[in-house]
Amino acid sequence: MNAVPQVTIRGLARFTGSLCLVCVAQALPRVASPHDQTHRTPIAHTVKVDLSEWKVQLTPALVPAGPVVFEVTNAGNIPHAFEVEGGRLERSTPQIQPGATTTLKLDLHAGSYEAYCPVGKGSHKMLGMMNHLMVGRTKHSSVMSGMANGTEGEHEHQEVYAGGRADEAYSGGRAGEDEHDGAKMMKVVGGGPVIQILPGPFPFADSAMTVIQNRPPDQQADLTHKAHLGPYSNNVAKIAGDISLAAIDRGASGDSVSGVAAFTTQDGARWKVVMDRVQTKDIPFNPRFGGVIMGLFYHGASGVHTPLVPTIQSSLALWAFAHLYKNDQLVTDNAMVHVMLLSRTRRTSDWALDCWDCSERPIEELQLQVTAAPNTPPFDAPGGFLFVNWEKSSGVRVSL
Ligand SMILES: [Cu+2]
Repeated sequence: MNAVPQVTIRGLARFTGSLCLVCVAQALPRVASPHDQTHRTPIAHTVKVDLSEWKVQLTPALVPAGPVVFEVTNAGNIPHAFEVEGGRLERSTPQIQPGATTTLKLDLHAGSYEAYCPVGKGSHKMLGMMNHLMVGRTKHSSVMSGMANGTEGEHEHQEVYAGGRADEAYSGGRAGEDEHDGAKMMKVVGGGPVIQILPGPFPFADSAMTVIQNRPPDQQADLTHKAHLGPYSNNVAKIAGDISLAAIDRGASGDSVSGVAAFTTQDGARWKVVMDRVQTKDIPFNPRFGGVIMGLFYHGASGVHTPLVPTIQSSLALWAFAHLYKNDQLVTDNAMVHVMLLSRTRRTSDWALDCWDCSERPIEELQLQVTAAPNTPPFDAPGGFLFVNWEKSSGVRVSL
């Protein structure tokens, strides 16, 4: 059993020098004729790619046109992949397990390319796993003669920057790109049937189990409990109430929320939720947990946020603090609120959850979840929480 690999290794060692030359030659496309090889062979530039939750790091993020070898490492905790897209080119690696490395070899023309993680139907990209690779036009001579000296190298990069203006040429039709800048505001009004979701078993627990098993022990315990008696059940009561709010997304910080929800729960109690400030807290596997975010694809089997909710697209998600009143009496000034305007997840006959991946459904369900702050007693409500849906709601983007 051992003899074969040993012979192979010794054989390889003996020919290390010549094998390396062969490797290099094979790795390079468009190899010129042997006599001018030292001057005319394009050098494949290497870009190191680090994938993690939730970013894509490119080193360098700027290369000359020609062959590029991407050395892609998944430095994160869940599977990712790497895709390069620009012009008519769209190429990706297979899924890369945490800790693994793979390579992707491409021949790139000058321009700007999106470099992102394609996993989760765009959810990882949406969460921040997206970067830009600039490929500059270049003078053949300096790139092709191998290792240029320091001065040449600097000159080379100036050239690349100048050529990198091809950005505009490729970015046509890429909607939403400029929406990452500046503040955005959305006004939301709840409408349609109002339902209270009461504690009960989570109907997709089996599908969620694999996701739960990959979480840290404390999250596993919490999620397992919620799967059995949680806030995502089919135990639903028709109630009455209103909600309206305004949310401003200013990016990483400075978000704001103001709004009021008032409803009467199944047990006859009148609740009022006055949202007046955002909550900001990033927790593992829950990126962007806090503040206001518009346009997010997550949950379900996406590996992002709780797996006890179907995979959805949300046009608005926010986390806020609120003053909570029950029958006109203040309960707390620090109730934790999560609101989402999202893809419809429940059927209209009995309001049971009826999809696991609901991301293609129309965005019209408004969910309000109110829970007690950590280390404070649960609310005097079934399960200690309040979970109300307005089934036919709408949001309007307002320019600031
Ligand atoms: Cu990813």
